[in-house]
Amino acid sequence: MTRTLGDLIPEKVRMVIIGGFLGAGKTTLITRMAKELMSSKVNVGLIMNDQADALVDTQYSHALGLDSCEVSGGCFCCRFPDFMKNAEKLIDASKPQMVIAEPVGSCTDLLATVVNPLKAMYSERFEVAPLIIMVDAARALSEGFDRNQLNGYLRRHQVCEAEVIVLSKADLVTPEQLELVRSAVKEINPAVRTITYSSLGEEGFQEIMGVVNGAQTSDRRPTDIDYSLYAQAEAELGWYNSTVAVELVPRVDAFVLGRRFLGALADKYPAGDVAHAKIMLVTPVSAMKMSCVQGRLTVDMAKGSRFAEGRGQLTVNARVISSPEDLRRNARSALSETVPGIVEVEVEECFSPSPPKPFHRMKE
Ligand SMILES: Nc1nc2c(ncn2[C@@H]2O[C@H](COP(=O)(O)OP(=O)(O)OP(=O)(O)O)[C@@H](O)[C@H]2O)c(=O)[nH]1
Ligand SMILES: [Mg+2]
Repeated sequence: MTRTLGDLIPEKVRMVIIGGFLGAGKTTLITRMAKELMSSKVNVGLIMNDQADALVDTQYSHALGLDSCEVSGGCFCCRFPDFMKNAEKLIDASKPQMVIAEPVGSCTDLLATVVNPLKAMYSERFEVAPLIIMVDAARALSEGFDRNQLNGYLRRHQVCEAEVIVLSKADLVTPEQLELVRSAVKEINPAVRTITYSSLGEEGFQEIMGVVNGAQTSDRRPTDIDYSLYAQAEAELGWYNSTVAVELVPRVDAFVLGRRFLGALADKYPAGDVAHAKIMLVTPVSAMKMSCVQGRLTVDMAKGSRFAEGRGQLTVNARVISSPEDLRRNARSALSETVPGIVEVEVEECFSPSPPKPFHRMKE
């Protein structure tokens, strides 16, 4: 007899989906929320997602001691059965009251391909929170949501289908600039609720937690999308993931290593073309994530100090407007020029995402 999750847990699990473009701040927010929820005794599981293997985000959440798993090799919509398998595994293993899922940053049409299938086929197991989309206020200010530019089209559709928009990185723009971004968002999606947020302070955090933890569920109908433009926008990006074994003796300053590597890679491209390049350096004494978004470098420490020592792993995930061949060459040369103690490249994948082919697409 098939066992249903309803037999195992008395109540529905709340599924929270937090999308938004590459580098908008999804992982930073999700891990902060998970820590806050766990400290108030709400058990949470995370599902990360990528087009390839070897994910910085999964390693970062593990280094923070959070319960997470990943769907790799394609987005939640194209790998919906994998997404559900992972959700069930998490629920079986640790009985979370909530699962928070982070789709790939170049993914959109989530209402039709993830939210509606969940509501139609798994309503006795899950309640689905309103779809939250993060918008990087600094990127929105400089790049807008131009539907004639491919990535602009993608980011525009993400805004268009959102039920709640988190305007992230409010600390990087002035209040006047933030209002310009809010107006641009409202022009695309007039009814949407917007929440101003910065990961550096308290602004907006409790309001977001209210949505995540509240009783409101997703009730929006999907919006139209041109899959050919969506596919072209994704294909404009080169996708590079690698994991490199390193032997760091004597110890190295991880901030300097990260700055040199990401700087050398980002130098090869116009700043706006680096959608998000990030690394995770894990050694027995430390775990550090470093990101480069639009040429801006930021560090997120997960464990230990800035000094890394001993046998470790450096994981690189770069999404850049570039041909995969150029990106692979540039990433390899940045690695060999800037990273000491390389023992071997354990994993390397580089490609342009293929056209999205959702497993389900439900317009109602
Ligand atoms: N200044 C500032 N930086 C932020 C904020 N939120 C996130 N960041 C930084 O932005 C970088 C990218 O954040 P992530 O959380 O990795 O972004 P993401 O949306 O998960 O990126 P992908 O998974 O690649 O799509 C990190 O270094 C964060 O520290 C914010 O509110 N203010
Ligand atoms: Mg992320």
